[in-house]
Amino acid sequence: MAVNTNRHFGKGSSEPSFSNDGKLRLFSMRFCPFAHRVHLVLNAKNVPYNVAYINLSEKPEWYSEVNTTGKVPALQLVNEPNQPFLVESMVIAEYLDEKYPEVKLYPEDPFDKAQTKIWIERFNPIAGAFYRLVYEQNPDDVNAQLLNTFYSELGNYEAELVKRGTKYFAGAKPGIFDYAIWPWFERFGILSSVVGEKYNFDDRFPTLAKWLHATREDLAVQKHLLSTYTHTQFSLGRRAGTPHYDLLVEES
Ligand SMILES: N[C@@H](CCC(=O)N[C@@H](CS)C(=O)NCC(=O)O)C(=O)O
Repeated sequence: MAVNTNRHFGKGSSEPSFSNDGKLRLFSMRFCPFAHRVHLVLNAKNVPYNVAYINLSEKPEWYSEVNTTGKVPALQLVNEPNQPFLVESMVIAEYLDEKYPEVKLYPEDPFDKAQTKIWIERFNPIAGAFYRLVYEQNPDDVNAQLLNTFYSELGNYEAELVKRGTKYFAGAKPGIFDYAIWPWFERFGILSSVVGEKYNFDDRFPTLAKWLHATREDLAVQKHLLSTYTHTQFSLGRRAGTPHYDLLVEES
């Protein structure tokens, strides 16, 4: 099957036929927020890459050779001896930042860099609460609790951005802080379909709302952007146990 289309490789598929063009090979899933991070880093750095999307419900047999854990993202370094694979979104991001330093995304200063990594790590409970709200059938009281966690943790990011007084977390331009958390912000609108009017992001977080609108315009983000409608469509299918990986293929 061809690479660089939105179609996902599934069980029984033969290995992707990448061309021998020396470009990095990214194994991804079109709706995965972790893989999304790597797309953003590569886009921001203008590093050309080929992509093969993986159906995570019915994985191709050959995918275990790419990543033994079966997860995406994975990045194949075609120009290194034995063409090894890297896994874990933030490990890949940091590798790319060092390998392609023309556009630097991590802060140079060791303390600033450490702080940025802490903020990215600290985002995990927000991503976790969001995931549970969207994908687990929760009674109202559990939803209310999760939404509380979600809002109170996000409040820390609102406060931090106010404190920094910059357009982006990284400064005048987006950096790894922004790109590492963006994939979830792009998807947060899905919550309207889960908790209805209780999802009132813009009212609660005016500074983050401004950041969201600015970041959405960024070129690296634009290259991989999907609408709330599309994310919601995918999440509804997945919630029903029938994720529609090729949603975009059939739409086009
Ligand atoms: N810590 C990993 C998480 C990656 C991850 O959980 N990816 C999900 C899709 S969004 C996955 O591959 N799930 C398939 C599976 O667990 O089998 C990272 O940052 O790369």
